[in-house]
Amino acid sequence: MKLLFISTSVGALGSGIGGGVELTLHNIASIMLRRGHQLQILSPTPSTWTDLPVIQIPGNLQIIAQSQERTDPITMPENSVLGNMWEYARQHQQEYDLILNFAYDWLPFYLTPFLQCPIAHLVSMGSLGDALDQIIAQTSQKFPGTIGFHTPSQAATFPHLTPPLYYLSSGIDLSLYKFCSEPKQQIAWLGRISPEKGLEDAVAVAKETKIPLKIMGKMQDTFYWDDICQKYQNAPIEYLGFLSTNDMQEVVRECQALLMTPRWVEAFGNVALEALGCGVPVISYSRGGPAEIVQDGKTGFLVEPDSVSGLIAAVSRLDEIDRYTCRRQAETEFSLEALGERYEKWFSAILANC
Ligand code: HBI
Repeated sequence: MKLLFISTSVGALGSGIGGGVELTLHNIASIMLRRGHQLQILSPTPSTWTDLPVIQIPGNLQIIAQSQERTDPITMPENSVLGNMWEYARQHQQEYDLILNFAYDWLPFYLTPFLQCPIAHLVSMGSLGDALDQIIAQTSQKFPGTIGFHTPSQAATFPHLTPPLYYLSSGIDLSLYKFCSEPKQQIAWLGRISPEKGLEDAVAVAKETKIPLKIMGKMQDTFYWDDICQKYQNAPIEYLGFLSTNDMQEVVRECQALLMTPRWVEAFGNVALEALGCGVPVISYSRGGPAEIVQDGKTGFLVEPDSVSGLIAAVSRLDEIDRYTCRRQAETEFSLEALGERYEKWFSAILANC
């Protein structure tokens, strides 16, 4: 197939602003190329990726959807990069069999009937706003089978969807993650530094248990970060920045566990796969994607949402977990090959309906 991937509109590929979508897009693109498909990726400038075919589109970024209220109207900046990416797609659509949209924005869904080329939409977060809920529901009704989610619990946050819905889970390139059987006395936290990720709870665990917390991810909300540092002055925490996959896994693999503290329904939680790939157990609030990934008591622990004491209790039980079982779950359930298989099935089903 000749595929056009249109990236998230809130940041260039490689910036980290796109969070899990960047890793997801990279992994799907890599495995589809490996399986012999042709592919181009549209990204806002200045994409720093060099290993994949990226066409850089100029223009102003969208506001991140998490920062808006449910009833906020849709906003478009002047010279919108989202609009520019879709103008490119409209002009070049004859060159492709299928377009895959990664942007969590109203426009791509609204434009679906205006293009001749089939469009698949990967919805990358849970429900955040009424206007997007409505256009996603409408698109699922007009174009059945073209809406994909990571998990059923994520899809369940959206009202009035018309089946069939596709659940694509996620996947990682396991060759990038090195197993470690003997961790140091430290715990990891990975993700965009932003309120919906609940970092303060992981810091509270570090303060209470005195186990050093290694924090990695894009510094998205500095006010939020400063608040945490003020509130937990002498917690043993260290912020290492937004690292490359290799540098990140060098740190994570030596941790006793990854803490996941989502305040919202995390659509998936790629970081859980990255930890499991290194043999690192995942301790997560039992909500959203991570609750569908972690095998409670076997590859980590699922904790009552927002319960810091529950996280601390789980940390004390880590010696019950066999780290190799964590690695094996990543190998069997979350390999790139399995991911490619799921996307190919989805795309073929869409093309069969055209
Ligand atoms: N917000 N408006 C908007 N559009 C996106 O594509 C978007 C977003 N917020 C976050 C985001 N994408 C990704 O970081 C998550 O889907 C992972």
